[in-house]
Amino acid sequence: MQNIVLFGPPGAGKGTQSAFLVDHFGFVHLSTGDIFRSNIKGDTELGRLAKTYMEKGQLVPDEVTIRMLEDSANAHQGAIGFIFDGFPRTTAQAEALDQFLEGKGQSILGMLALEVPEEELRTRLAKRAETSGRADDADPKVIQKRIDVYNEETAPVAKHYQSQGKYKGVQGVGSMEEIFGRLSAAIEGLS
Ligand code: B4P
Repeated sequence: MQNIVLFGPPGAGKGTQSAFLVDHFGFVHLSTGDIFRSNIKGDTELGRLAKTYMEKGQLVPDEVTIRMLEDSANAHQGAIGFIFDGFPRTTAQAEALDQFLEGKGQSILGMLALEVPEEELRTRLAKRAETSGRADDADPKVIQKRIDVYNEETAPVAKHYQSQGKYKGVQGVGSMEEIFGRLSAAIEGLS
């Protein structure tokens, strides 16, 4: 089974590229951000809790996020492989994911990390705010907080995969098609 972590800061293009990768490779896409937003829309207990963190640009607590991710993965028993988008975002989440997959006799094949300069991230998220209706895109202070949280809490997750020889940096600036080409080549190079 091919399980891939698509990594990168907020606005790096994880969600955008996941859609292309699902079409091309047939992965099941698990985006923790999308699952939280769907719970917020449905006004569930989980959604109400997640909203209090997301609107401030903070991470939703590990315990809640890990349980939700495992439930979502378990709901796709026949998957040929998962693309994990926005998860893991902390080292504790990365360790929990390893354990969860190990319990199923599986593992992560590779982490593909989209590399995009901060100025470009701010520009992309501010532009998306014009159409997304996302409260966390609308306020430049919240965008900055998300970038800061990424640098402090999420960027260290790369080391977890580097130490396993599974990390691959991918240039995330260019046309969506060019970046898809780079990611596809990186996936085909994994074994
Ligand atoms: P996410 O939904 O993961 O939001 P994100 O980091 O902003 O990434 P997203 O996928 O939306 O953006 P993308 O790069 O595709 O998380 C939202 C919040 O949920 C987090 O802040 C946190 O509070 C919570 N959360 C989620 N997962 C969590 C976890 N594991 N633990 C704890 N909390 C968690 O795209 C951005 C924009 O760039 C798009 O508008 C796109 O059109 C544009 N774009 C893409 N590619 C481009 C290109 N090549 N050129 C120009 N623009 C491009």
